[in-house]
Amino acid sequence: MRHVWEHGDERMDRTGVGTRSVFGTMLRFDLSGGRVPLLTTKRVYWKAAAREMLWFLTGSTNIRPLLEQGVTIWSDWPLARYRRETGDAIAQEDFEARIVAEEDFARRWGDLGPVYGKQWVDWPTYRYGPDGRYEKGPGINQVSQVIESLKADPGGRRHIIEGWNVAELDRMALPPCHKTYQFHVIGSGRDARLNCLLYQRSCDVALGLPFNLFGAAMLCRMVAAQTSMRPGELIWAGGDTHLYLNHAELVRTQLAREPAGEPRLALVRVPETIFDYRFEDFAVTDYAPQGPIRAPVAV
Ligand code: THF
Repeated sequence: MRHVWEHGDERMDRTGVGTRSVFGTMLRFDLSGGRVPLLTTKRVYWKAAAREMLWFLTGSTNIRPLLEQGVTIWSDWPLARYRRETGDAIAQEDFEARIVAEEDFARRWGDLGPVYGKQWVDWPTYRYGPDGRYEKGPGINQVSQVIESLKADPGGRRHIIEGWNVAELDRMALPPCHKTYQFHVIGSGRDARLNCLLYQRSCDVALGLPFNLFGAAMLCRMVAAQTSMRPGELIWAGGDTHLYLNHAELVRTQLAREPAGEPRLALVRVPETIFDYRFEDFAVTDYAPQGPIRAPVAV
């Protein structure tokens, strides 16, 4: 955060807010012993990040299941579209309440398009059918495939979950930021450790990054558990790594604080498949962060 704030290139961005940006960054975290990258210099709502990661795995791209669990981090984009297309200046709380209460309204206005969940577990395919016509084929579950490929070929270099479906970007409310997850195994047998590298093309350091790191650690832990490996290292690589100019107060406050403590993440159960995890299966301990710091999200 300090590096981006002090050395970032100041520029205008898509949202019109403006950022300071560094291109090409890397962070490495040891996930052994339950260690988890969870910031202590502000309170991170890891429960929202956990529910978001589990929502991706369900394949859902509608904000309704998130709102039913009280998670509002994805509301801004559907809300902006609703206001733009209807001219109705509805309040965010009222919009969210309608998504939860009305199924038709949720279907019409709550969907983000074919974002993460869709691409992860149901990447679309096309083929020539028996009559020679080009048609939709069966979807690909990349998450299942990665788990199978890790078991069958741990030394492989193709263990990838990809969100960047070029053909569908224009239908997404937002093209994926944390777009590529690659897994890598070191050692073998009982000593096998699973590493995960996340490449994120665009990173909101103040708001998104704490969520994305926790989510990636969770995914790595679930994949490790499902393949009977120990968690290794999480490597995070950023493309455009930025701080929004209207986050100056958060940056000042957070940089004045000292990191303290070593939170741990426990997975209390190994379910049948990676799609059977429930929120209750995750426990964070030793987390005594400093206070939350509010900041506006750029839409
Ligand atoms: N767009 C921008 N500008 N920043 C992002 O972080 C971001 N995301 C997702 C998609 N587009 C993005 C949405 N994820 C918060 C956290 C994650 C988000 C969006 C918003 C947020 O406002 N967090 C606050 C409040 C948390 C809460 O209310 O529970 C925080 O203090 O952490 C990054 O993937």
